[in-house]
Amino acid sequence: MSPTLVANTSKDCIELEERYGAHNYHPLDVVVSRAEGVWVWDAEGNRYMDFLAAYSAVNQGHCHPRILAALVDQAKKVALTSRAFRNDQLGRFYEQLSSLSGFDKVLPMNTGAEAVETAIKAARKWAYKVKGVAKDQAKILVFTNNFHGRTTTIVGFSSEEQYRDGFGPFTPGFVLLPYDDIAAVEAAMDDNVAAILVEPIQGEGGILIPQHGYLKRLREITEQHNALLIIDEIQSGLGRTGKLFAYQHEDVRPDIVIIGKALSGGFYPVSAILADDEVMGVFHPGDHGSTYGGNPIAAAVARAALDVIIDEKLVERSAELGAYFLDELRKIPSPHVHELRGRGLWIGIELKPEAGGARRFCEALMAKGMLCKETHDHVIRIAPPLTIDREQIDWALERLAAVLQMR
Ligand code: IF1
Repeated sequence: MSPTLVANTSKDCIELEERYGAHNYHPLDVVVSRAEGVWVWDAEGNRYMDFLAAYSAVNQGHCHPRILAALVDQAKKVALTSRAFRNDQLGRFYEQLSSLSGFDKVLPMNTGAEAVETAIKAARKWAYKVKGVAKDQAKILVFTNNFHGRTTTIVGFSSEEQYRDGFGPFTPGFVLLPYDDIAAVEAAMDDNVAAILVEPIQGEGGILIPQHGYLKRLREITEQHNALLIIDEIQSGLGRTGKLFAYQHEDVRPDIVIIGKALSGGFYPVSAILADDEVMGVFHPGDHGSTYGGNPIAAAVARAALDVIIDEKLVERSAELGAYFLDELRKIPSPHVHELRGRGLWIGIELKPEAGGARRFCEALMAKGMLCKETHDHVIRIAPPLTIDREQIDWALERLAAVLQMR
């Protein structure tokens, strides 16, 4: 086989991927070659509206010109210094994120999973150095259907067999409890619990929204037991649910917030944890780090990405348009829908088991120019860029109505 195949058509691109790439994904066969706002185009020029938004990494819309300009400008000046030296972008990024979130300190990483690992390290070190847990006894409580990333430590506490299968042995120190079950948490609390790690809404779990008051109770319980509350806002944060952070729906303040994805608007992997001094103070030089974490491009891109969220009122848009979207969806008579769940522009359409799985609905939507990705076999997930407008939502509702009523 010669490597001379010219990847121009979608078919060529797919063939190359299949031949030379690891087969760790089963994507819809749409080959995106250009994107702008809510739209993407394939290699043949067919246009689709994007209802995944790269799993909420492009909340600001594809190729946002303001974030693009920040990326290009910074790339021309200095891309990477490593943290062995300082750079002139990092401090301003910290300041902006701290004042926006109300947390004292920021620790930047790249991918979401790395930020989750960072939060785990922070919580454990806090447990030993501040709380006084005996060496290697710290526990972190986690929940069924969680999704926090793909590292060996993180998949080790997944409840999804496929994510774990073949990857052990795993890191000890995690206790898996049922989600949205306060009694289970109360029963599991003891002096060795360093932290509870929770998604405010479970995305991969199927847009599962816990009972109102769940996070508040977790906050109270962690306070009673001197443990940390860590909230993973990697997918739910930065506007997706109609608040800057999903925990604000319950008016709680966690000890550690984990963010990623939309922190760069899709241009670059940028993640971070946010915490106050008592927790972040456990890190000393040499304790933790990353070659690319906090690099000048990441910092410049993230600042622009945050500016866009605020200046374009994407949080408010998400709340308003999400409520409209959900209301209109409820009006569609469908024999297939079991339940609709949503917060902001994050909606799960759970189908009845006899509907034949969400994948065929996603394929039918794709044929109509709408890109959605199923989760957990029976849930169609709706998560467009937050820049979507009402007219575009109406366009999507027409297509959803047709597909949800098909046989
Ligand atoms: C994939 C899911 C979404 C996340 C939360 C941490 C991470 C994620 C709450 C890790 C990442 C991604 C990963 C991506 C698919 C996607 C996903 F279906 F797998 F669960 F969005 F729903 N915490 N979620 O949602 O962040 O290290 O990937 O930057 O293909 O694995 P990452």
